Amino acid sequence: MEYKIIDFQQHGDNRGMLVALENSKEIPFIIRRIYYLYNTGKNVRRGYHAHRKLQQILICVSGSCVIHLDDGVQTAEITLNKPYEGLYIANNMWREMYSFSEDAVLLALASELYDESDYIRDYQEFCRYVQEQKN
Ligand code: T46
Repeated sequence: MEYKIIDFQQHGDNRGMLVALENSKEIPFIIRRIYYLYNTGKNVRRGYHAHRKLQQILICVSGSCVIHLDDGVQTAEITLNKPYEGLYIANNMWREMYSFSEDAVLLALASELYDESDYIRDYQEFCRYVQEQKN
């Protein structure tokens, strides 16, 4: 499956901690957009889509949440709970996000501007699409 956990370098001293992220260094694409999710309800599950082109890095900068990934063949559940850890997600990957803690802030670094036509929001369509890509 095309995802990976990236451990970012932490710059810490007696004042606290800092993580710095730069294009083409820690982030394997040019960042064209940043957004973040917060105040997500306790029992909410969101996402339910894949992207044709978009690559992303998700960082739970506060609290915790779980990311469900599905590439049409395999699935994975990844808990994000460290502000120095990023989850890289390639394109063509179905994702759902759940188990948000009350204080969760999920930051997303995205390779593309917002484009609704890049979304596949139907799971059966996603399975057909990834199969077509392989043929
Ligand atoms: C993803 C997961 C992790 C915008 O207007 N601009 C934006 O850049 C985004 C991301 C969303 N929106 C609007 C579109 C919807 O009316 O914000 C509303 C909520 O978006 P959505 O339902 O897509 O949110 P999630 O949590 O299901 O998914 C989001 C991202 O869309 C998606 O790319 O990978 O977070």
